[in-house]
Amino acid sequence: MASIFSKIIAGEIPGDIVYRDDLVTAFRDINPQAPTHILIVPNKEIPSVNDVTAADEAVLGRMFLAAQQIAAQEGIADNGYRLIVNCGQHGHQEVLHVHMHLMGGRPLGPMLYRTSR
Ligand code: DGP
Repeated sequence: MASIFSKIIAGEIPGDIVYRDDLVTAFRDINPQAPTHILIVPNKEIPSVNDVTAADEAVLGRMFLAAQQIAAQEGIADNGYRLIVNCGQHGHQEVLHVHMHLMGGRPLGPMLYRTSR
């Protein structure tokens, strides 16, 4: 079954798409955690980073180039931003379709809250 992100990419369900090319699509997160919170997603459905292969190198590189371009588009490039890729249960990955979170627009604080190691 197609992932929710594949359905957004295919236009089957609505998404606020901010960028699209032959390898990746980016749209605003439905539950933003920062003034800018965008998901950059391979057009090809790869469930998680554990499933990536050498054949995916081009799409993975494109995700970073798209992040750079979208950050400039959003006006957050100079102040900086954060890119996050969650994987699996401990990584708290909720959608099984590889995606990069692009977050910015305010100081984001330390990467992880220091609870316990
Ligand atoms: P992760 O925990 O890394 O798998 O993040 C999944 C993100 O996907 C989460 O921040 C919320 C977002 N999300 C889930 N469903 C939808 C949706 O239908 N549309 C959009 N735009 N974002 C979604």
